[in-house]
Amino acid sequence: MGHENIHPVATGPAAETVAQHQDPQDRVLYAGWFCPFSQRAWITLEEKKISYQYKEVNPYNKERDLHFLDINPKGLVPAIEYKGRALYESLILCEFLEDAYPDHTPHLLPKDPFERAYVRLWIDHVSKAIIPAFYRTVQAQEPEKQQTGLQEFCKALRTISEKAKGPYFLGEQFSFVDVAIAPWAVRDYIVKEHRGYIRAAVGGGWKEWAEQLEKRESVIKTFSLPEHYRTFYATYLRGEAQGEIAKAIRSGRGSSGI
Ligand SMILES: N[C@@H](CCC(=O)N[C@@H](CS)C(=O)NCC(=O)O)C(=O)O
Repeated sequence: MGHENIHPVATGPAAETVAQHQDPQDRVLYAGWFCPFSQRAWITLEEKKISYQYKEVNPYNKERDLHFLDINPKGLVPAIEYKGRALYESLILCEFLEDAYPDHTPHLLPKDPFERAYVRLWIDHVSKAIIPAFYRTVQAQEPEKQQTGLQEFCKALRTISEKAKGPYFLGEQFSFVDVAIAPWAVRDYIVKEHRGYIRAAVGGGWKEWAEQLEKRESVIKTFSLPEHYRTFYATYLRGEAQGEIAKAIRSGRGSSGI
């Protein structure tokens, strides 16, 4: 049992954003409303007010969408078609949008080389520590494994939160560190409802940072109604999800970065 029957389109605030981005454009975002990686690229487009066309893809039904496999042979969302050429991998897309639209503010990567590397360093922590722990916690079936996962997840969140200056990671400047982590901040109620996670118990100022992230307009505009994520994550919570990430986590891979 996989995700073949997930809700077909975005709902709530994200549905309004999708409706505003249907006209053909030179930039097409191929995304899944449910997908946190897609949300990163989508937040970046919204932050920088870059015009784009939104196309919903269910990546779990690959055989039905051959055009999408031309765009991303890995069959994963998000992907961007840019003047007929294609790119994929959420963090690469975010940096590409920053580079391709240098006049569009806000700048999500600082100019200073040290600061740029510092942003990438903490994005790496999100990829290698926070995200694998999120999926391990959600997918674990035995109570002890759920507990170990939850402890890892909270520890990884605390480590990065202790470095966050507030209100955002770098201070007043919203950056790619915020973009990289925000989709999991707004999905953490799944871990709360099913695995006993409490935001305030993480420490390090995570609760305050997460609250800033979920209030950010670009984050709100790219998020669907909470009940639809509950349905989407139900297969993960039962340990039955069949996506690439779910399989990597189950087989013990996935700790080198997702
Ligand atoms: N490393 C990729 C991960 C993207 C990803 O795993 N997307 C999921 C949806 S959230 C997907 O397309 N899954 C389809 C599959 O696993 O077959 C990125 O950062 O863009």
